[in-house]
Amino acid sequence: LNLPTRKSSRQVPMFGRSVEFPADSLPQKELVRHIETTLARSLYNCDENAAYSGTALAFRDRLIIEWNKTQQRQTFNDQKRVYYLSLEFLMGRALDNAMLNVGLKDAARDGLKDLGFRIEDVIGQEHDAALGNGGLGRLAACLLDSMATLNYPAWGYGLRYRYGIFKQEIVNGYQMEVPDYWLDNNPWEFPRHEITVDIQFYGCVRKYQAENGKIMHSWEDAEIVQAVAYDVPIPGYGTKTTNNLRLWSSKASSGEFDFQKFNAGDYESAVADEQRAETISAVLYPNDNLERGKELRLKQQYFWCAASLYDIVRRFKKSKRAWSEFPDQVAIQLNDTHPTLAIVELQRILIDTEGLEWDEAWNIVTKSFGYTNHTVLPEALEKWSVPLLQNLLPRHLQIIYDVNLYFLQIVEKRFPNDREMLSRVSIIEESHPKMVRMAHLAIIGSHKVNGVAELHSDLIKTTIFKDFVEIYGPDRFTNVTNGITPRRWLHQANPRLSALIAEKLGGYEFLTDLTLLDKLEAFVDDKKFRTEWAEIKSANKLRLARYIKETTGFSVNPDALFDVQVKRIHEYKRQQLNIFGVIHRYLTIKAMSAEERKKVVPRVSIFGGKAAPGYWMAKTVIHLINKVSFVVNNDADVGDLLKVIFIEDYNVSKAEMICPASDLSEHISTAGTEASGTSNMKFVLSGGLIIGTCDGANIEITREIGEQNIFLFGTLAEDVEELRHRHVYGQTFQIDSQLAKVFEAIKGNMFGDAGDFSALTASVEQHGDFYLVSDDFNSYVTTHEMVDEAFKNREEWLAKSITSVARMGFFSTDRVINEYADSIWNVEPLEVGKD
Ligand code: Z15
Repeated sequence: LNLPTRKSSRQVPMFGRSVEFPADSLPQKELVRHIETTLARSLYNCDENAAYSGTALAFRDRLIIEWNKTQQRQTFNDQKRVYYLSLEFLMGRALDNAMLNVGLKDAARDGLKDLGFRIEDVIGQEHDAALGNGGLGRLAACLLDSMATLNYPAWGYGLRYRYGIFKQEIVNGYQMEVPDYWLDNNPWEFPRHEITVDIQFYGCVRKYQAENGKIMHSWEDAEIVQAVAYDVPIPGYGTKTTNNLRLWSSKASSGEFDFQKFNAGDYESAVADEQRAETISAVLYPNDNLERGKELRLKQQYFWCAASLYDIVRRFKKSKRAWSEFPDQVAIQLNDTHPTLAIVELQRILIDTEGLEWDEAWNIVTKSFGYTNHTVLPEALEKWSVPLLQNLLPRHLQIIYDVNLYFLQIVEKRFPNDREMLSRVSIIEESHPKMVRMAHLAIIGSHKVNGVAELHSDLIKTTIFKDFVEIYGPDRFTNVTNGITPRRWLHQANPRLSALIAEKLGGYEFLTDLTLLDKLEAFVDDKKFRTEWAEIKSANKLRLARYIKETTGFSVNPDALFDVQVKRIHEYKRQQLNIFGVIHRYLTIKAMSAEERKKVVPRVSIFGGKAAPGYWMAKTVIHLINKVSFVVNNDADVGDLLKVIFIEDYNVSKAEMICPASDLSEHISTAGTEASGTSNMKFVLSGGLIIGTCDGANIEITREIGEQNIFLFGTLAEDVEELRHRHVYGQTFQIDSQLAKVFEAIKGNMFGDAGDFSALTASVEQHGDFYLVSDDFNSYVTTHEMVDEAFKNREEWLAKSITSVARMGFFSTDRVINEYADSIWNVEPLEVGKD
């Protein structure tokens, strides 16, 4: 037989004879059945993609059975549930995770091998579910994983965007955005066409007198858009619990795609109505840490809040309990202020449709909600203009005004004659136009407000929410330091390291109790263990080096120090500081004698991340990195001593490859600006060291792993304000001398037309260096020199790596979820038999 050769390693089964399967290989039998029947493909023309679909369907069958049982159990048990409202869920791939949680990955591997496929290639076929921008969305995904693993009855609620975060292409060094249409053949969602909610927009409010004489409000003449539920199963690890993520999709309500219009010959406008409705869930807004006040975004928020609230209330009403019991049955957590309208919506439902008195309703509302703040950056704090709300949600605006009135009355009683205080804490900002401050509404409507790392939680209490601490007392504010799920970020991303740890600890219990990692410290001096540890890091680096070669064409030395900064591109995260440091390194090497160069530790500086499409400065940073990459990598004189790589389209599945391959990663935000950061945890958990500022969770990572195992530098948060003030109002601005040389090189067109980068240099030299790049440059460069020295001592470095991993137990989202459950939600897990 002369069969066509394929790119994959697959062996084609022979004609006329079906493949024999081992009897115990259930997944294989099932995946073959799915390929042959569900997908209607013969095994002969089964490519990698069909193998993926077949495997996914086989595992999905098992998930959905457990999903059904879990939902029945939770309904029957009728205890308090958690509802996690997030506009973003950055899930990444599902198949590998499903295999881990269902078990049977080895059987699937064997089965796929028999069919001629490598399981890694099959897993690699899956398109990331990228319904998020960055840290906030990925945190939501990690929290779902932990809630299921810990058997909490918990639902996620989000939007089913047709387009997730855009795909990034780099063309001539510039970022280009390509739409991410991801929904074709997505086996992980179940449309629930029978679960729909009619959502209202616009219209007006009518007052009327009810039969009992009470004055009531009704919202009338509104446009209606339908919300349709799509469910995504969320399996826990080591448990049968499979929770639900419910995503809402918008479509024209059945009455809206109007037969009347249609019959009257107005077909076009009927279709246009339909498209307008579908636009609501069409696309994820691609901004991270920035709000732009667009009407469609507000529509998304209300659409999703109203549909979710309707669903939650409907479920509660089935139990026929008194309304006063609502907070004993329901905990709603707001992931940032994006779902704040849910507070207003619940109050509206309780008073307008359920007929409760204001105070009784408001008491229920505040007991049910908790609000997590994720940023202090002023440009990220949501404000909606009053005229916009008046038009889109007239009844909600009235309720917001009433909430504000009652709140300000209380404040006035406690702080008589403090008009300044009243205007500072008011929900309404008295600007032109007036604005609704969503964070204030979220605080006033919740019983607990939390920050996401200790420094951040302290900062919100002493800066942006200071007045509210005075008003409500300190108990309303708390901290829950972020974490990551060890299932994805240790076991899936770094299977060999996970296996080595399991071998030493005698099993995989650490995947559900990460604090057990501390037992690794006993093996720090174990020769064989250290060698294997180092070997795994090398293999991970080699894999990344191959990927870099395939995708960029650049060869990197896998023995060099891999120095990684991957995250959204943002001025506050200071990728510009990193690339200026790289240029400094390049200039230093160029000026060295051959003798001096022998002592240089070879480096590969790796960058990755997306810029918001409208964030011009961030795009300029990407451009500069790519230009530097081109010049440095093609400079034969520098060779392996320095390479600069920009990895295109950084996403969750790429993070799973990149994090385990770092020697050093960079978390270098201006102190006080990064609320927590979570990739820092991913890198350390995979045995990488970090260079960072005293910001966000870096501080707690240092507390846990020890100061000698981290490279900290730069200005402290408490000193930032004064420096900024001095930059603007001081006598003269003195730029750091080494940074000045970097700027000279840029201005001398070393990396192409200097005009392309003038905004970057001017931001430091002329516009007050808001992010303190110049202030921190010297200590940054000096700290990198310490990194080089430390890396020369490979044994020392290895000890730091092992010790750090051993001390990372605190940063599991399992710990995070238990803290939320105890201190905010007051929910208990629902115990499930393990069998
Ligand atoms: C976002 O990704 C974060 C905060 C935000 O306010 C928005 Cl809009 C998006 C990030 C923080 O920047 C990061 O420090 C934190 O680790 C993450 O949320 C999860 O809390």
